[in-house]
Amino acid sequence: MILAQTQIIELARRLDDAQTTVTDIASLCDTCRLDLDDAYAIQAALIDLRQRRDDPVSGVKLGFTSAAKMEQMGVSEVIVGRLTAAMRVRDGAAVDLGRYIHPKAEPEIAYRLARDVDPSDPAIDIASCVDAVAPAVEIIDSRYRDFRFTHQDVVADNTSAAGYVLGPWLPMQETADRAVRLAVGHAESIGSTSAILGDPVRALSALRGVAQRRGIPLRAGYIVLAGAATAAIPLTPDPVTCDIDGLGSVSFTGVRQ
Ligand code: OOG
Ligand code: MG
Repeated sequence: MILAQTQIIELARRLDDAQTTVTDIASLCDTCRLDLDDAYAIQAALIDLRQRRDDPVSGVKLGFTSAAKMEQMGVSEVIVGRLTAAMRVRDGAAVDLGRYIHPKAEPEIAYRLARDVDPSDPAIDIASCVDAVAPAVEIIDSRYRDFRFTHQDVVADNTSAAGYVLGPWLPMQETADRAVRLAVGHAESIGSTSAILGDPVRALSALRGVAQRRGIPLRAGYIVLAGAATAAIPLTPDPVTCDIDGLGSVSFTGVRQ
């Protein structure tokens, strides 16, 4: 840790204001030095502000779970952020894009934790604590200008988390090697769930280690987003659909009000 607690809270407020006022900000690293411990402490303070506004944590999300994205960011550890109830978008809903700065959609797989998980237990197999799986879209919206950020910045900014849409839950099953298609209007990204650490279920073991090191609780009922299976696509006022072979699909429509 480099920063004092007062600075952690000040930076969490800056990020929270950027989100609530839909105004981008400069990289925190432009003006101060922070390490990854500081970044997770800022994220925790940011989530605390939301919880005080009656916006409880509903799950966690992983980022940088594809080799390409890790290499692009020059990092070797996945990043973890928190989902909150207010980020939930119903399947089929119209979403006002004016709530976001520069939103993008990512095709993801969601897992649901059937019970509390103690991340400090190295013997725990998180996959065995999952009871359901669903196709999902994550809406990411970096609070940083032009999505330009360092590793510490993006962790502090709750890993760009802004929204999530879940398709119908299915019983837990094999999720490797399934074709994935995300469409936003005429733009399209095609890939495979294997892009997520070889098999998205590995995201669950990666989550255990990070949750332990960063003191992130994992509770029964939490949703776990395993990370993007393809490149993100900027949202436009158009229909968005994500199809995952054998798991079904999920959709919503971006609108400008
Ligand atoms: C960070 C969030 C990355 C993923 O699935 O890899 C992420 C960003 O790219 O803004 O959610
Ligand atoms: Mg994501």
